[in-house]
Amino acid sequence: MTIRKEVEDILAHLGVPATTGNLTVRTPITGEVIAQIATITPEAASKAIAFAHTAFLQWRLIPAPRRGELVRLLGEELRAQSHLLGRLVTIETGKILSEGHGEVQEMIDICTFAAGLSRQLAGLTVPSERAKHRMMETWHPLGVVGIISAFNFPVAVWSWNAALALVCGNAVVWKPSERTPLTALATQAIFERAAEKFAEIYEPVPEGLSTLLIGDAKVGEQLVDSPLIPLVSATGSTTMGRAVAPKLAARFAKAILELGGNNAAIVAPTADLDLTLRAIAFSAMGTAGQRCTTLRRLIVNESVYDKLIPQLKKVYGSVVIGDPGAQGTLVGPLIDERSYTAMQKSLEEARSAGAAVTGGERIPTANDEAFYVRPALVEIGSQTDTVKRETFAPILYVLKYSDFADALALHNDVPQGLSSSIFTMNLREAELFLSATGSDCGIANVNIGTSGAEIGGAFGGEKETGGGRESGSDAWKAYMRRATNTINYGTDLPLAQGVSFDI
Ligand code: UN1
Repeated sequence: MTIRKEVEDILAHLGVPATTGNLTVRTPITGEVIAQIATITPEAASKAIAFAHTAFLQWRLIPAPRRGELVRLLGEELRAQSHLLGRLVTIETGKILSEGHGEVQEMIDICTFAAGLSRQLAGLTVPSERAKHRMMETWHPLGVVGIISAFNFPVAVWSWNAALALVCGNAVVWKPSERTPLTALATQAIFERAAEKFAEIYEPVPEGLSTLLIGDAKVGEQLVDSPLIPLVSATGSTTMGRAVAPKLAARFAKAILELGGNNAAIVAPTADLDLTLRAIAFSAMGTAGQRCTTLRRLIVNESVYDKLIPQLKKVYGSVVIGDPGAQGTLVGPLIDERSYTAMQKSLEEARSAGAAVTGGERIPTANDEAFYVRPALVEIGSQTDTVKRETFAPILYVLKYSDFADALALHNDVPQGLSSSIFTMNLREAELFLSATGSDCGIANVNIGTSGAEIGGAFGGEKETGGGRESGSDAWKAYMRRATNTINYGTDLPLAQGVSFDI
């Protein structure tokens, strides 16, 4: 069966209506066209946003635990379809099957999390300084939440945002990457099935509660510019974030930005090298280096450098690269030629700076339009501008250090601040790394790689990574508006701060 036929079957099975249009969808596995689909016109997108706003006005009236039921049902539908959706993720992104399924598992997990959260959207009660007064916080639904997602996690990122937004009483409008619209269509169909179940058990879900807008950057701009959208959660490049953030700020809308990462790990003298090696391999080569959490810089103590790096070279030389759907493959293709070219450009720059590059070459296949590469290990003497830039490809820059303070300084001396790790058995180093003067990232780990975060924690990073937090912990607060309420149940009217104003 051809991939195109398989895709048609999966979409039909998931209940995605067959369409045709001007957006060409390819699979990076072979580079072949797998679908032609329709995109939305600006007029239709405006209407859809207005419709979503109407849906929000109704949805916010439904009690939060009932809203949680919809998300619980979404989780159940995802579980039932996880096999097909996981496979479709692999076809559309090129990530290996276990990662395709892992992505769907993240979606299921966030639904479980959000369903529980729907009974815990609690505000504080704060002691009032005035007699017979009570002060409390109430969390209210916000409005329509715009979601802009990237190709590399084409559906999980939607779910982190949508599951929280929906239990918080919001409607969602989603603009997926143009490179991965099929998984978005499949997810929307799965959502609609959950909505039907919800309607059978409880009541109809307002139409337009979750809307999918397939189109180019212009559609994203519409979300960013719409006065009906008080929050935009955008995942993608720092360049995209720089375009989006000022526009949102200009209209005082909220932003959750999840932008580039340039994640590093420090390998200290006491590191468990066997564990470290495995952690590096997954973090640096997994998803062919196309996670925002991918390990891109390795800062290795001189005392273990000559032991670790030859072992790492061996792993890099032997890792199985190829069809991401095949058993045993660990590294699939890059998303497209542009990504391949950017990788080669960075490697060339590193070579000119005197770096020793192992790997990085294209692996020829029968398909000219598929871009498989051997992950590259780049031993480099200093942190050049190339190293400081995020190249969304499997390149691991390796730097050597002797003094821990220098390692930390190198670690933090990049514009991005998403994820970070230290490999050490030394408690002082580990704690220092996690302290206020240690890693400056939103995620800091000990003896685990930089990628593959669990959904239970808040996900996001600092500096050029954008500062947003999604997923677990109290990230839900960004999807609601907080009201502070003070109630006087006495007959006097004492003023705060002891002010008197007798009339
Ligand atoms: C991303 O690449 O945009 O921590 C998200 C991880 C995954 C999410 C990555 N849970 O690697």
